Amino acid sequence: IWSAVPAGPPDPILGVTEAFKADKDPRKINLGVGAYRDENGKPYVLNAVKKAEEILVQQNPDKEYLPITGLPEFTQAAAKLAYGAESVPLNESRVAVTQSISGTGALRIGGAFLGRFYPHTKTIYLPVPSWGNHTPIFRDSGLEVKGYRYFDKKTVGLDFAGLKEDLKNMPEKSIVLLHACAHNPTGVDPTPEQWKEISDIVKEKSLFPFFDMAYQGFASGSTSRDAFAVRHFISEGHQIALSQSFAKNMGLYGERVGAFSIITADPEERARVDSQLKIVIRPMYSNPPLHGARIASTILRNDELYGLWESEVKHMANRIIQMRDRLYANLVDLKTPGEWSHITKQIGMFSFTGLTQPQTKALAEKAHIYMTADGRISMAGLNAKNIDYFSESVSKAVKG
Ligand code: PLP
Ligand code: TYF
Repeated sequence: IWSAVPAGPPDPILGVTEAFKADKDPRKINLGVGAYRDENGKPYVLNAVKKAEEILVQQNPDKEYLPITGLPEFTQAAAKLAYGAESVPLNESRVAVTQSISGTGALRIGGAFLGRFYPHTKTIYLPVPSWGNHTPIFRDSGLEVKGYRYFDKKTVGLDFAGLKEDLKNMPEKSIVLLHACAHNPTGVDPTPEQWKEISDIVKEKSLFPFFDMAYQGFASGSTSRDAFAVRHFISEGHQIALSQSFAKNMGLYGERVGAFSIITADPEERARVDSQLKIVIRPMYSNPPLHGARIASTILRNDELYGLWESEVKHMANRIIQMRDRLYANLVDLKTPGEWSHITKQIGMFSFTGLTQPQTKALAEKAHIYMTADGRISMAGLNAKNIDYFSESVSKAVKG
């Protein structure tokens, strides 16, 4: 029956982990997938998560199905985290929100909802480059995917002139995907001033902004600072869609905790949108998983755990920032040809190093260092024990 099914290519990011696992060298380093590692290179379960789980064991809750749109305490707390306690649409009950299978599921629900109901177009514009899964998610949701300029290879920074020109040249009312903070894969974010200009163009052209917020808190260590773009757009009156993930900022990767929300005009419209979100979700997976949402909700609604969580997010963000400083200083000390200041300027989980494909290949083959072919490294894979070896290997690879 399946003789005509062609073999597909592996996921380019998760494929890096496979290559890493097969390597037996003790010096090997995996900088492929964006998952946090502690000072010892180990996966990290947050203490706030462990304490929330202890509370849940005490409460001994049942395992009944959740409603289609998830745990209400969780979705309300997630929306408050993104939009802020003072958010006008939130306080006017104009935000339709549903729990989702992490950020990926939120994007997929959003894509399907827009594909079905957005009245003006079926095209979504993504930054070039963007997270590799964005294109298949939106294509499989029934949207057509196009790109807008974002990254400038020459400066290893934002192509702000190109970005503005492309936004201005889009058909009016186009859907545009924006990374709320800690752009993946580049680590390059607009400044607050640049976000204000982007918001103005989005308004002029009546574009529909769909924010992907997979790293709230992870970029700067502050959840409110990282929500700047989302909250600025809201204060400017934009009706946005938003995908949230708790994979990175709570370290809940495999628990699949996320939320999708959309700002509507009034509570009556919100109720209609809510009813259609349910109709989008029901045939996909009926209702979402319980445990991760209970953990996140317990943390977000308990002052003590919230404080602990904030300090742990800050710790993770700061450790990554320290690694950026160390890597930059090492590359300069080693007189590595080229300009490396982008490493400390970039934000969040990743650095787009500017290493070429032959260099990344040489690093894998000769130094047992694994990263994606585009030269992206997950900064969290670096620590005090491997940073010097990594810096020396990069320096050698660049010198050729
Ligand atoms: N969006 C971006 C930009 C990401 O980097 C990721 C991956 O972490 C996601 C969304 C969704 O990830 P998850 O489905 O694990 O929440
Ligand atoms: O970009 C990354 O590394 C993260 C993790 O199919 C990830 O976003 C990578 C690939 C994938 C799902 C998550």
